[in-house]
Amino acid sequence: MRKLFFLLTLLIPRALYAADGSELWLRYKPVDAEVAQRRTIRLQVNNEIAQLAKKELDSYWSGSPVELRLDRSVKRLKEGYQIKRRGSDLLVTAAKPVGLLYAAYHLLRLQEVGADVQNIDIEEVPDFDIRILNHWDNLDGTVERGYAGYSLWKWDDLPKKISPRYERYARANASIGINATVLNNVNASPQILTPDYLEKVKALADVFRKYGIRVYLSANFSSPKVLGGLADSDPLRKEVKAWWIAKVDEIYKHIPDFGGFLVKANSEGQPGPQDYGRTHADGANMLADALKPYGGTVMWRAFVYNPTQEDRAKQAYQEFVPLDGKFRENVIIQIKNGPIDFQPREPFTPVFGAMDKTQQMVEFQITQEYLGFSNHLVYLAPLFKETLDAETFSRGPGSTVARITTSSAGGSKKTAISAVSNIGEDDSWTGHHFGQANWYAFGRLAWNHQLTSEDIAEEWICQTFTGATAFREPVRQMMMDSREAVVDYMMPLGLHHIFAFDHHYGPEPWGDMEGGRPDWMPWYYHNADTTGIGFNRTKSGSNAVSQYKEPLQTAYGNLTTCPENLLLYFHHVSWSHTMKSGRSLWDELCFRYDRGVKEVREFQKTWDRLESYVDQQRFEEVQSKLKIQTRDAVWWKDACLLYFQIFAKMPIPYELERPIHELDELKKIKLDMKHHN
Ligand code: BDP
Repeated sequence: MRKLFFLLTLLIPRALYAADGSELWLRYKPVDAEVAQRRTIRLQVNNEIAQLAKKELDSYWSGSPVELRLDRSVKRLKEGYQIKRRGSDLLVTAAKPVGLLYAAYHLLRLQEVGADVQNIDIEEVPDFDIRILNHWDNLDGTVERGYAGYSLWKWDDLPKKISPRYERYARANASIGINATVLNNVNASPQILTPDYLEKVKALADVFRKYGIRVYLSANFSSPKVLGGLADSDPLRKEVKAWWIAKVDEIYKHIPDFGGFLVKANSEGQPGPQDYGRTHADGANMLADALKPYGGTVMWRAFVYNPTQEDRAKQAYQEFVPLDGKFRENVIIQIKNGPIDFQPREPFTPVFGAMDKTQQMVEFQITQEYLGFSNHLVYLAPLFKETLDAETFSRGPGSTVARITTSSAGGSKKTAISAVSNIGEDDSWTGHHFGQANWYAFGRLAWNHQLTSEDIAEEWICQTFTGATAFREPVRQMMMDSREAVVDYMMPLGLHHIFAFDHHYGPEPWGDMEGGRPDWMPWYYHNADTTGIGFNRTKSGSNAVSQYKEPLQTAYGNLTTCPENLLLYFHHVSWSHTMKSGRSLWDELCFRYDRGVKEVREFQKTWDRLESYVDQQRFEEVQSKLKIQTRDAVWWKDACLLYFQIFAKMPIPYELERPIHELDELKKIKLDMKHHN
């Protein structure tokens, strides 16, 4: 029967396999009756999540018989599992029902990538306890920095109407080990905490629970004032504390396994404890106290900066490090990977490793706000790993960001990792088919940060497209090259934040706005002038280098030892400075921009050659996005080089492609972002 099916598939023209990407990496084929009979899936426990594990294997697992066993005494497994061969069977053991579900997806993944499970003997324990997506979804259905259509959450239809998409979302997350989600934007509307909305949130939590996913909410710090009618939201005021205690109580009545709050406070105009002369710790602790009886967690963001004279890169450290040791044990400080924002490349944020007595977690951005939206193919695992593997030297060698955030500090019982989602209601979920790989990679790294970017890409390709070597290898290579390519054509050598104002899509190194905040203006970051370019963060400049531990401080602070890929982040460098290549800085900049463009042209060739391996729709959609990416890369290159040339006053090396745009023309481009969302 299977053979026949296989033969038939060879005869069916490829176009008939309409695939729109909606299945993500979950393209398992149902097993036929004959196989199902041959291999039983045994499970003794009567638990909803465990039953789901059995159901997934019953439907899709074509290997040997499996016994699913729950052994709550093997606590070291946490949400993980063991899979072992026992005679002709596979024996799966987990301490928690969700561990069985994760094991089921592990087996299915092995099946899809064609791995041999004959002698399987594995034990998997997740690196982080809370593996959480942050949705920046607004209650009106829009998504801040979302490029895959409107929000998945249909607030107007909830709680009565439950979209089938909710369960598919939960399943996709569970298949990669994600166990938590923040439903709403960090720029939070207080409305989310009203009784009406809590009913809606409960409806979602009820769907997600059977996939082991807990719901969290972004809380607006002014909620007591706005919703409760209190005079203010001062965290030290009795009435304010009482309001939160009652609110938390109400939430847990609806959602007994509610995870907790994510809070953006005193940042970019959001309210917070500083409005009342209180500290971040005062604010976070008040919420933590309210959540504590229920085991809830506060994720308090360190993304704070004000339009002062101080270098923006230094501000999170300045505000948070003095508060080390002052946070409750159920507070985790959520820190963006870079000190500025989610740029194509930044050093890691020095707050990591500078607060020994405080639990810390990373916030990554999967949605490509600063990386070409859902138009550019950029595989983010290398970017995520660059931060996780970054050596902070805070507790001697080996104190990587991963090590710091996977260890508990300040009495915390939970470790966590988060990322801002790129998911919307588009059929493909993520707008670009390759955007799915970034969701996938985040989940896999949150489970095991030591997986390599290559291996994750391979797994994803095999499951999402095909495992054929002739397809898998070039696509993996393209993915692996894509992050450096985007750095090259947008912001090489440590340049950062030279995006067009507000929408962050195209280049605007000339960007300026009368009366606008300097720390939102590109010139603030690139500082190009006739002497050179770059942000001086050394001792003679803002001295942001001093926030890094030795030997990093010296390495970054010294022009000759600073890694070239961060050079203009830490130094203002003369145009004629000799780079490692022997070229002048100006020439090197030109070469990097040019190299970025060339890379993307290679991606086009790679993809076009692989047409016969991909279904028509996804082939064409990716092909068309690669065209946009190439045009954008040329746009970036021309805009930046023509603009910086005004200061450098040197020719673009003659062996390189010449600009095809006029600078004045490029300056006139104004994007209507409605078409880009
Ligand atoms: C910036 C985004 C803005 C977010 C902010 C944040 O442009 O939309 O609200 O980060 O993370 O990068 O709070």
